[in-house]
Amino acid sequence: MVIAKRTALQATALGFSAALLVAACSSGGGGGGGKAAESTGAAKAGSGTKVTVTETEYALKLSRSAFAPGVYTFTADNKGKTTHALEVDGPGVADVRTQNIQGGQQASVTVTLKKGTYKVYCPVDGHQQLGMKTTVTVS
Ligand SMILES: [Cu+2]
Repeated sequence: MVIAKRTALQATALGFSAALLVAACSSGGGGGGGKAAESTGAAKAGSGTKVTVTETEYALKLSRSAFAPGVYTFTADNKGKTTHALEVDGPGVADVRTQNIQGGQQASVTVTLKKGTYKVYCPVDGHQQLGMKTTVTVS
């Protein structure tokens, strides 16, 4: 009984360190060879298919609804009066965002989208909850 208990404990400890290893690897930039920008999924600025994201209080609207895998440049056009920003998050793209955008200004992010579902939203506090989010399905 005592032995079985120890084994279970060890297994738990092993599982925990394995999880830590996985977490360390996935946030470590894939072997250290790549630039920081690559590990987050950001691609070369301005190089992709252009998508305009119109931002207002509190909504965002994309200029395209069909996405195939590839490189996209999302330009956030802040048509509102409040400061907004734009963030893309999904497979291979970890929290790639623009700087804060004042009303009437624009800013862009370029990302490589793979097959899957991406979240596109305004990362300014509370705006996502107010409706400034959408999903993009790449297929
Ligand atoms: Cu916002």
